[in-house]
Amino acid sequence: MKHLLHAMLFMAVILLAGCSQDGADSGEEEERPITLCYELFGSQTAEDTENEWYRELERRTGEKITVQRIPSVNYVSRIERMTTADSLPMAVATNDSLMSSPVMRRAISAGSFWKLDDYIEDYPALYQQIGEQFWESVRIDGAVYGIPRLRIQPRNGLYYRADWAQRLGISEVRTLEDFYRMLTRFTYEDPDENGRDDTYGLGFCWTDYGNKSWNGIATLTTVLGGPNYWEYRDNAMLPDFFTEEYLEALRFFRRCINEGVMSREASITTVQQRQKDFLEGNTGCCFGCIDDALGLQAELESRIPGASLSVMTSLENGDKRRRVNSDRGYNGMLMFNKSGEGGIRTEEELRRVLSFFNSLCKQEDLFTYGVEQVDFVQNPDGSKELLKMEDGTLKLNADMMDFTQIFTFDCMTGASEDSELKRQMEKVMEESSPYLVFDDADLLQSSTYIKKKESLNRIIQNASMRYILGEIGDEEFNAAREEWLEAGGTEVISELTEQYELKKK
Ligand SMILES: [Ca+2]
Repeated sequence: MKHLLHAMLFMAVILLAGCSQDGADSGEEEERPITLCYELFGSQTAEDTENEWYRELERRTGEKITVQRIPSVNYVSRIERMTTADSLPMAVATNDSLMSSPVMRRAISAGSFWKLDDYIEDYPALYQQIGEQFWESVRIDGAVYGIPRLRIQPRNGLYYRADWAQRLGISEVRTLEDFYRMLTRFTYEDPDENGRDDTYGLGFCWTDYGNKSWNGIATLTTVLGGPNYWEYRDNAMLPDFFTEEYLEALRFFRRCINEGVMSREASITTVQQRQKDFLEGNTGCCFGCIDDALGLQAELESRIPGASLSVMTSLENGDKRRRVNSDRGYNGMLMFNKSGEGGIRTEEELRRVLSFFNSLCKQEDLFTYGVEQVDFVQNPDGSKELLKMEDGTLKLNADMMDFTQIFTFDCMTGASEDSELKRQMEKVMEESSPYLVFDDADLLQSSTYIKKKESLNRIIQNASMRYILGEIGDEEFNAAREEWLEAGGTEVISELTEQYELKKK
């Protein structure tokens, strides 16, 4: 029965699409392709749009789509410029940085994006796929301004070279001390067996304070018992860097530098360089989003035969309860532009675009396996095998070109084979879920922070890095805390505290 229903709905979609293409009873506006824009992380060229996967997507949804992909390095600034210039396409994927950008906030207040409250429940597949909890949590000033881009919650952790660990006979990494020992052995015991002293245990990089997942300070602070960024404690909001656990995390990285387990150049290493070092086998471990490991493993295997990865989200900390730095479960939203030439002009057009996303919910196989003979082949036993390209990456990921930045099924970004790593990740995710620690300031807005974010973050980021490098000690770090308070931090704390208490009621 369910299949029959699906088939009927599918027919209806095709018939409707047929009607609008005839143009018999619809205006010119309905003929416009659906235009989308999102962040491109992969190395594909942003212009390359024509491929079998996209054609199949258009065939199944009955819509023409035009996609604009913007490389991740300048995504935020480009979208901000396009917003100001009224040159956004119909649908735009925003991330957390954009959601807290003053430019976007102003555009939202000025009514540049469609409110979806009166529409979303008319699209049952989409409504259910996202789930009530997330529709509620994406509200801004009480309204839903987009479709949340779902992500896994136990996301912030680390990945390391499982083949190196195995080669060195490291079977268990449970405590922080075990972890440190593994990094030391990755550094000094020639894990790649090339006879040269050419590896570091840990790859680290410079990122702004608040960019939780990348350099591990946030992850480790939480593991050690500190907050996930902000915690409501003793009747006030407390930022992580005011806790002893934060300093303890910094001291861990300082020890790594002092003992040669991590490069001193960490303070000037970019995220891209850190990734390159890892993929070239120069480093054995990085903190980051564990769901990135799947894509990294494919790329690593193609460069270094036999290389494999493992992931972790937490480490034991004495006899204290385990703690996992949790993601809120989504990163920004897919928003619908109202302004300029490219914007969605009418309610009918908005409904058409929402129908497109609703119909994507029924295309899970296209996102998981792609097009037969192009992205996968069917084995005689009925199982599906994803095809790989020469460099070892999955053809499906190359074809989708990060389309999962707009829409994804299992909250992991990108498709992946049913591999040992994927099974391990699923196990880690399941085991982590009872121990998730959330950010108490999540979704709260401090107007002072929005205004002074960069200068405030810079104070803490600089002090943290100098502390790791051993250039300053506890006393100077305390001075940086005071500087932060005076530069606007005091207002940030009181604004967030007020909002938190209001929300709690
Ligand atoms: Ca070596």
